[in-house]
Amino acid sequence: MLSKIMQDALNAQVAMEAQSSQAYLAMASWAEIQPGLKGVTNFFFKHADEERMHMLKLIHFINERGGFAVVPALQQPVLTFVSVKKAFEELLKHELAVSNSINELVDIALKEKDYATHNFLQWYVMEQMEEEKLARDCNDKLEMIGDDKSGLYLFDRDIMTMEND
Ligand code: OFO
Repeated sequence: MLSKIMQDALNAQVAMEAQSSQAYLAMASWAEIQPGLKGVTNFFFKHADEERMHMLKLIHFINERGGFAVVPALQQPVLTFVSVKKAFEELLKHELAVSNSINELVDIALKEKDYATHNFLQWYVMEQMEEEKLARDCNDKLEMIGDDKSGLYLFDRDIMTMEND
């Protein structure tokens, strides 16, 4: 059985994953109307789906442990970006915030002596490591590319085969 503290903290994470999904969906929609960004567009759509999956995983866990998962209200995400680079900078910032939030959850689980939740959260710890790395790799590449259009063309092509799951 989840403690009230643990349940509230997990529900806050449900909201954060939902908001992440919404933020990446907005990036995808923006990318889709830019010329020549098919790879980037697919990447953001796929990433938005993943965040929804992270949210669903939490919802099932909370409910299966005798709690009640609360479906959150969503805020309007940022809709437009001055460049692909800016969008990916936002993505990295967002992922770092998610990692902090997961770390705090792990801390709460230990304080509550909730080892089942602690164990469950390890999947998110690993997932965040991968997502941070992916976001950093994209940012590093875009930094190198700068304003070079042919570099961006190659980035868009390469991102189709980059790990994003
Ligand atoms: Fe990319 O954040 Fe979910 O966990």
